[in-house]
Amino acid sequence: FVIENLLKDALARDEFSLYYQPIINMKTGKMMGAESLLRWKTEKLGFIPPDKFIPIAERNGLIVPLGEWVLKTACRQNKQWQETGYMPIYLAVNISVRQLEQKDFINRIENILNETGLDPKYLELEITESISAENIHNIGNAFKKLNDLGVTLSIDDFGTGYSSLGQLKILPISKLKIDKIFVKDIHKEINHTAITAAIIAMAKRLNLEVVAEGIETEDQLRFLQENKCDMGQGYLFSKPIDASRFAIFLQKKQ
Ligand code: G
Ligand code: G
Ligand code: MN
Ligand code: NA
Repeated sequence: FVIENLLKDALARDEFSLYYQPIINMKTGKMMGAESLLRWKTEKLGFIPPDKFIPIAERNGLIVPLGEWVLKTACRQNKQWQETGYMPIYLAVNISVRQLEQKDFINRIENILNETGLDPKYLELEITESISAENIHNIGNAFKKLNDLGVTLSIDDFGTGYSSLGQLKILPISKLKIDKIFVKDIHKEINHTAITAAIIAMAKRLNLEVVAEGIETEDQLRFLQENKCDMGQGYLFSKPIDASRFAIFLQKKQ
């Protein structure tokens, strides 16, 4: 209850910020993009993790204005970095199904791209796998329009939901992000080794790019490289960091 009450005015109090985590091309080592991750710092309780407040925001509908704030902030920030002269990267933004269900979601995205002047090819939307299985028809139509705009669509946390790749293939998706639970146990759990290798192989046959999440060790990195995973993200490269620290990172990578 305390969190829910604090959450109601948190946008007005300007308590949110975005952190960014680099996404690396595994062949070249070059940073291609970053995932934006929402952070909430309250006066009373300090940082409250997204796992705690996002489900609440999804239940009470606050995720819609909050998600819009995230999109606007990420696009504005990315445009600003490009105008500074940093090498262009894409930013991946997590989207909740509640946002996708809004009839004007496509218009909102279009408006944000127009207002910020960001080229749509630098915006990627991450949707979790379980969500896309539920109302695949409605979401399919929205995805087609987003794809026409030039926005990239990816399936997040892949392997933890219940949709098949066949089902996903009817959506204009260009990327799969393998959930970190598989990467974590690549060298401990024989099934996870097989599943990870199989997801990469299947994705390739379907012309989808594959991103592995949660890479923490050199061993995990090597396994993923040997299995021709395209991109990677994890503490081995960098934790999610705030905008000013990320800018230093971008500057160095010029
Ligand atoms: O760093 P991490 O604790 O940030 O993120 C925890 C979870 O919160 C992740 O599953 C992530 O998808 C979700 N999350 C982080 N930022 C956002 C956001 O901006 N919007 C939505 N809908 N989910 C987010
Ligand atoms: O949206 P998604 O669930 O994919 O969000 C990514 C989550 O994974 C965030 O909570 C982020 O902080 C976390 N994360 C990113 N890299 C690593 C990592 O290397 N190890 C672990 N355990 N978590 C990570
Ligand atoms: Mn994500
Ligand atoms: Na994930």
